[in-house]
Amino acid sequence: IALTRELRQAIAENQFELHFQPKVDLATGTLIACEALIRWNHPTRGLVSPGVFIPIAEQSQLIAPIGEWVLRRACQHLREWRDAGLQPVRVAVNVSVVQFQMGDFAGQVRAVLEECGVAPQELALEVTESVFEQESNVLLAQMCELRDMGVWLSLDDFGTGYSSLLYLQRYPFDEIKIDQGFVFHMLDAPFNRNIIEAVMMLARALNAEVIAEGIESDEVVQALLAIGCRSGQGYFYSMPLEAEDFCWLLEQRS
Ligand code: G
Ligand code: G
Ligand code: MN
Ligand code: NA
Repeated sequence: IALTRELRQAIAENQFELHFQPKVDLATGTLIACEALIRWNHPTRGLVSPGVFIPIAEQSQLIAPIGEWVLRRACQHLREWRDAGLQPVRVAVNVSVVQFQMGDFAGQVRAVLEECGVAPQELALEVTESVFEQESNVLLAQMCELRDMGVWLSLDDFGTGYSSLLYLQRYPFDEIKIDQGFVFHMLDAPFNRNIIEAVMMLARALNAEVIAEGIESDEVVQALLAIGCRSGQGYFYSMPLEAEDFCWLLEQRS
């Protein structure tokens, strides 16, 4: 279809950019990390959502060059911020399972970090529970290799997918991101709040941290703090920002 051809062109003509959404300490509102989110500035369609083109890229193998572009660009930004005298926060990059299946993804990450002069500890990778769908020792080995390097591993959209307790225990996640659906409706129904509390207990058992996404009000912040959830992300704090605007947040904290 047309979008596939246009995606190829987008890669060649560099029509993508990264936006950055803050992750904050809920008790203080302090910036603690961020998530990089790809944006496609289409010459005629305008901004195309990754929700639309990432699935197409996954089906057409184009996720390989796009995923590598995202990884490199995120690391370049980290390097640029450091060179500008700022103290950057850890940047999380979303990774599609397809990228793990296409080859030596851990090796690619290592090479890009070296090329950009960025420490593994400055990078986080967010993957969804779809990593568990096909039991694969190759995939698990790559995740362990990344974790051993010092890259932070985050389980995205938790609660919507295919986790089993056994997989959760086997895979080396540093962090669980509670899906925004539970967070949006936290105050409407006790169910959602109870689920979030249960996830926090689960995370404790797994020795992983918890972050809530999709926070849109101070009421939700207070409810999260009341059950001991200390990190979050969402429009209440900030939309995803252009690099220049995010840089301004870094300047404020330096
Ligand atoms: O930023 P936004 O809410 O429009 O993102 C929509 C979806 O696209 C989210 O599920 C998000 O995880 C995904 N996404 C955004 N950027 C990337 C990226 O660089 N790589 C991958 N694989 N997914 C991304
Ligand atoms: O699937 P993933 O968690 O990577 O997707 C993140 C997406 O969620 C981004 O596209 C971002 O724009 C969106 N997002 C971030 N915070 C909020 C929020 O508070 N409310 C809503 N509706 N979407 C959000
Ligand atoms: Mn994410
Ligand atoms: Na998510």
